[in-house]
Amino acid sequence: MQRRKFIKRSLQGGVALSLGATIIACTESSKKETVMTGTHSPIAICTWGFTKANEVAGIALKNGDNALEAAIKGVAVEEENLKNTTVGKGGAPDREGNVTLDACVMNSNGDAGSVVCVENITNVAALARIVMEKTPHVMLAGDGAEELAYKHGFQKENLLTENSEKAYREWLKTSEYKPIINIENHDTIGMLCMDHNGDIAGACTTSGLSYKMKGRVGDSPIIGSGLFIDNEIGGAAATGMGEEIMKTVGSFLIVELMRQGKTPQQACEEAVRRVVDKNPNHKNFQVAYIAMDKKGNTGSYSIHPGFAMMEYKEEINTRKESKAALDS
Ligand code: SD4
Repeated sequence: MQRRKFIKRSLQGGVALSLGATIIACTESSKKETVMTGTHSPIAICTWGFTKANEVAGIALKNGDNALEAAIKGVAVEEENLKNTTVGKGGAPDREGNVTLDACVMNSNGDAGSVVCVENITNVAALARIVMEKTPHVMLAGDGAEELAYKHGFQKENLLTENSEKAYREWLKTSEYKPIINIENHDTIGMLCMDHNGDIAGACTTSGLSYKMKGRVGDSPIIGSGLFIDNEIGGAAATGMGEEIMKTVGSFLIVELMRQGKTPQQACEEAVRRVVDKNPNHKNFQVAYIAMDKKGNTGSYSIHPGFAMMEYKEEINTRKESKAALDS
């Protein structure tokens, strides 16, 4: 009996020591108790200069959200940003004038959820989480995804803002379809988060290419292309010309390269190199990656200069300019 008590006490002591400060936070609104048991300093990274989105994710992690919750909160900032014409509400429409969104999420257990070609719903990354957690499937498209959203309390919204409609009407005058992204002006947000427990999860959300063909789906909601997480190794996310990212299964490739021992930076460079080597046309489009490994090392790389990654580390949110294959 005595011995058992001793072991129990020692274990408790050991756990308390190894965990450092165990913080118990209780949010009034959700009445949900969040127990932060880990000692890892949280990290959030995202594509492009989305300062606020990355900060929101970083602070959520700091306050005890798990990696998935934080990533979804972070990308929601851009989904709701009407000025961002490549994500969520305010996104540019397809050639018929309909805004259709793509998104996916992946958690640290390796579960994944994805929605493609969804109309009328702003927070599609949160919807992808519903697919992951509440259905037996990984991916839902169009009306099916939209119906699921309403069942779970999402609001029906008109995603075509006045400005996006104006730009679309302007585009209609020539209807010139060039599936080439302006290399300096992408806005798709891919985000990777590491929480207090050292667990990694991520989200990726977009309205895809402006004035795309009806039904076109890019890399962003495709697990392994726009996003991939293996919690034992790390994660990666992509932005840029989805067709090229999908053909090389870019995010999965990066995680596998990290598994083989490459740093996140080396892995991003190799994944971009694959696209460049295979495609003589690579000067006409952008592909960019971000990655994080299990130790919290991060990296990013792109074809064209001008890509940047936001990084929240040690409670500081920093913009990091990426190196590029075409850096002169
Ligand atoms: C797509 N990868 O649909 C997306 C586009 C993108 O910023 O990244 N835009 O192909």
